[in-house]
Amino acid sequence: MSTDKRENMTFAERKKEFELQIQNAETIAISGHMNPDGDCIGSCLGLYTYIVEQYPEKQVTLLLEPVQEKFSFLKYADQITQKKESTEPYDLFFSLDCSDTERLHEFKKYFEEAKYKICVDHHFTNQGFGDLQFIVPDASSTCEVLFSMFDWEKISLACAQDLYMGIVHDTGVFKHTNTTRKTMETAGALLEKGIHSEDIIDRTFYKKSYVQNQILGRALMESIVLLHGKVIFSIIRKRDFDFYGINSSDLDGIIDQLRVTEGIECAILLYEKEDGNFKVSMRSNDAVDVSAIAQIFGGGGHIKAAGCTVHGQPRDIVMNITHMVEHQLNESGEKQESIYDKRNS
Ligand SMILES: [Mn+2]
Repeated sequence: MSTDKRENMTFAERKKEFELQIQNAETIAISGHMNPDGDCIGSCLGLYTYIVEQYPEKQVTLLLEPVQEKFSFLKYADQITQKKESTEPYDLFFSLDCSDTERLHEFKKYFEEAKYKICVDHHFTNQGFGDLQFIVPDASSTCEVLFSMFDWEKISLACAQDLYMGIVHDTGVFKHTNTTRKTMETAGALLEKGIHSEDIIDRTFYKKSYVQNQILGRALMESIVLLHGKVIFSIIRKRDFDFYGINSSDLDGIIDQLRVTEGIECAILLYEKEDGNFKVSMRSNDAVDVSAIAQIFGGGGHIKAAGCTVHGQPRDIVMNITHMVEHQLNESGEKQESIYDKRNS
């Protein structure tokens, strides 16, 4: 089939092709990106469940980096492997939630040698790859795209649970701006399958270990407010990591809790790395562009969430950033004043 013809295929035609390719394949691999997140895990497990429940005779391999313990309750999570059993190329290979083949990392070579390749994704940077593509930049998540490819009556409870989990994670529990009417309708349809929404959200999104809660509490307790309550910062030292036996992934959520403090425009979290440098995470609410600040220190990110690594004394780092925040706030204040003046004149 020529590329041109494929590009002209309607969604219904591509869906038919997706079903045909599964029927014709004996060996199928499903894979997602390195450091798999909730959407990546949910989409890989959801598609795996969808296929093996319909075609138990097929050899389906779930190629994914090991996932965090909190995802292990999901059906077939124990089937995740990093090994390819045979030297034969797969008949069919699914790349899920990857904006390009590099994201498949160690599994890229198996993708490239596969006889037929299907790409399912929602990243707007995805240029398109594979023999058949389902790339929907408007979709909240790869799980939302998969839902539109599946037949409703063939979605089991376990499959619904996977897809719902992925949507929850990529939308920050239906909070990010990628949450659309379609997202909510998809989630609503999945609820009808009988999933326990609260359980999935708590277990995979909000739940923390005891030490994770301890370090969160400590970071909040030791936080300091600057610039008339507009900036808040906290710091976690190398000795704290050692004392609690934690690593940087245990700090998830601290910066967000600092950010939602009333009156705060910018939250800053510093943690000391092995080499003595400081990793700086920043979050803003509306008026401050933290990516501009991060860029000055050689980092990057988005307007409301950015980070960088800085060498120096924590006090100097925080003072520097606070001055930049103050400068930005003064500038935006002047802009607002000038608009106000014009309106009055
Ligand atoms: Mn995703």
